[in-house]
Amino acid sequence: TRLILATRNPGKITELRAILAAADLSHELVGADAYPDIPDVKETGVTFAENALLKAHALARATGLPAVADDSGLCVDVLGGAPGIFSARWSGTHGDDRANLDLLLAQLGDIADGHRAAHFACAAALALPDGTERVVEGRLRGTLRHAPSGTHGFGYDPILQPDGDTRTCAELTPDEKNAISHRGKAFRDLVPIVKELLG
Ligand code: ITT
Repeated sequence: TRLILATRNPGKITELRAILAAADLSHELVGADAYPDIPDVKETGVTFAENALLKAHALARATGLPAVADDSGLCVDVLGGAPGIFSARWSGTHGDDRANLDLLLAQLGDIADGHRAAHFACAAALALPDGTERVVEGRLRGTLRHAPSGTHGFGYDPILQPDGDTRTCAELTPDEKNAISHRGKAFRDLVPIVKELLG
């Protein structure tokens, strides 16, 4: 069966293909870019799970195929969980990773390391054309650096140092990141659900 990946974020697509391949998902993965005429759904939810379900349902309904979606972001303790669901457009320009990261570092200023705790969160949703839905979540906890470091990954990876490591997420190899990441955890948990519902 074909399974739609309901995302247009290239960083996510790369990671999802690797995570789902390693988890032995046999379905043919088709990116949302294969359906350029389907408009992006408005992310009107107030949680990662709600927005992931909105995106998955929109693609499943429009294509008649099962769809999986990822809604994710960075939650900073000292900012009360911000940027959270607004992570992709924190600076005002959707998807400008560098501007988003620079604004966040400026907002944190010289707050000491002990107060720079944060986590990445990911909701992984599956929607079927008949309206069936499932959603699971994963987190990666860490500390925010004072300056970016590393070139791998995307988004806020250069400033999040996972707990238990001395490197940022952007200094991990893709396999190392996927093994511990919010996205790796959520989608590895979604795989048995996909297999159960789609065979
Ligand atoms: P789609 O809705 O098309 O999937 P998007 O980029 O708009 O793409 P989100 O609304 O879920 O998706 O925003 C996720 C943002 O959170 C992303 O742009 C990054 O800034 C950040 N983010 C999520 N996962 C991340 C990761 O693994 N590493 C670094 N930053 C991440």
